[in-house]
Amino acid sequence: MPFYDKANAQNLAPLWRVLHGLVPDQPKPNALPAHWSYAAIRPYLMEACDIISTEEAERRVMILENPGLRGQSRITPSLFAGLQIILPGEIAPAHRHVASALRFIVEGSGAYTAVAGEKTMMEPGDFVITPSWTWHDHGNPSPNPMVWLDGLDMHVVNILSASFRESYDGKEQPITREQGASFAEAGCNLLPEDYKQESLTSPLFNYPYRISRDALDRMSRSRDPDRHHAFKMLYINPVNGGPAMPTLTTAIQLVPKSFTTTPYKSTAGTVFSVVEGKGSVVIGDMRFEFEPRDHFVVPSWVPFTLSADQDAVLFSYSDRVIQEKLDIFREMRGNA
Ligand code: GTQ
Repeated sequence: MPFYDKANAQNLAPLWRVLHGLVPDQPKPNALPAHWSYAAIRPYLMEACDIISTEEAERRVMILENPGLRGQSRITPSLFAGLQIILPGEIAPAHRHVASALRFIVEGSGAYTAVAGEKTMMEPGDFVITPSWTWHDHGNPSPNPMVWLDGLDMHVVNILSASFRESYDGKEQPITREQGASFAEAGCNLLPEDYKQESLTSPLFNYPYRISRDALDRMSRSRDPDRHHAFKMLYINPVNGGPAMPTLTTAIQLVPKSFTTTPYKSTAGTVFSVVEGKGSVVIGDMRFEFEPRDHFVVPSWVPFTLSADQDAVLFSYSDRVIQEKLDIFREMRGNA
């Protein structure tokens, strides 16, 4: 038998045939730049509502699949993104999982998510966290459909074979804390004297848009824009000053009218959700126009620039915080 066949039968493979794919000269993501126009995909969210109820689906989500990674439920190799739609009167039943989730509210208002015994109402632009292993259910008592972007780290959890999940015994978990309790404890630059940090995830599980929008506005009037990001702020955990989530870096940024950012690339592939304004993004050799509620993805190590025709506000998330913890994050500011 030839060497390679004999070795193969022993579950042995030669490194020299795969080395440069395993250890490339620079990141070679299979992910492609991509853009989802909300006007184009909203009809599919509505049609999904005719096909299946939230209860039957458990979560009625249309996954934003990267065109370079079809069939894998990935927007980048490490990140999940989906648009979840919940109709008036529906409840997405309580469950919990090791994967952490973020919600970024895209359309509608007056639906809630309940996390670890506390409800929070959600408005467009709010950034809401479901920490690892916390019970969560979502409900929509409002008269309109509600849509939000789900960002999850389950692909990272899965590659580490560390995933568990559980359904709650009943549709909804009991509410044990008043609405706003977490914000009062951790969102006012105050902490209870005997506060004990229980996880690395921020105890603040709703970062309301009206607050972040106001902060961006004031920031833009009190300092010069960064050439690569204009005015960009990271969501932080007020208990330790670290990232709001231990596995996902989350940010909100304002690109003022007529501003074009200087090319930037990093090893953290990033998902963007447009809140306000119009403009365009050039990602590698592709260019997309964007407007509110659109989504786009910038893969690892692909340079991109943002241009705003009107003041643009963008939410984004990436796996940067994981890479920083592993000491492997790299960025390049400029045209290189
Ligand atoms: O809302 O709990 O998009 O568990 C994917 C998995 C949403 C959720 C998703 C989930 C959820």
